[in-house]
Amino acid sequence: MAARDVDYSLYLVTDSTPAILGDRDIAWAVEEAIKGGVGCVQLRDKTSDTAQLVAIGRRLRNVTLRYGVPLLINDRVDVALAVGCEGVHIGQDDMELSTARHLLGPRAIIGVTVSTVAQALRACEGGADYLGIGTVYATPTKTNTKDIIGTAGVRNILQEVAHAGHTVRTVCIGGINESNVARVLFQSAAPSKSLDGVALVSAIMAAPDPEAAAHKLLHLVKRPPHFG
Ligand code: TZP
Ligand code: MG
Repeated sequence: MAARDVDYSLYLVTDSTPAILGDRDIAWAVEEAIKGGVGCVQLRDKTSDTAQLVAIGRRLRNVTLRYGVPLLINDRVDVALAVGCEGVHIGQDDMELSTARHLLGPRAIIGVTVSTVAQALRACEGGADYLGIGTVYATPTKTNTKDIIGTAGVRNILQEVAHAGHTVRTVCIGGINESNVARVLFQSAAPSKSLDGVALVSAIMAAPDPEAAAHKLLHLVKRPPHFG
């Protein structure tokens, strides 16, 4: 799948910890979420070793391939290569974007976490396919975030990215759920650039019924209630 064809409306970031997934199977949760409308999946796992990550990645790859949904690996270019998936998502402390692009090639999908305008412009200039903008709201899922930027911070980044002429795709992340997703999209939109979607962990991975949760969230993303 070409990077420009990805549907970022509802972007699932996985979490295999018992607090989120319970004793359920990650591949089951991902498949249910895709059935509910998730259009992009990122394997994010900070605890498994490399061999386990590759094994989980291959299991998820079997699912995502069947549905034509791209699979990206958080942090680990080597795991993405081993799994043979579409790409990676890298943070500011991970491998340089240019190095990741060199290793993965021009067709890979590479997303970058950004919290500031400077980081966003740098990622765009370096050829990122999409930006993961955040952290929007504080969240128990990622407690070490120092950059809580709110919807005003997201809007400011979108504004400056558009002003610089970049057509990069964008999602935001952090504390987004059914009760705030429509407001997040509305408040984040700059006059000349809106988000392509939202990335979520717990609102889908911790839901008793991930398919139903994804379905409801997608509806809210596609048809947000009117504000103002
Ligand atoms: N990056 C910034 S916040 C976050 C990541 C990976 C976790 C978001 O988790 P949730 O459960 O959607 O708030
Ligand atoms: Mg990282």
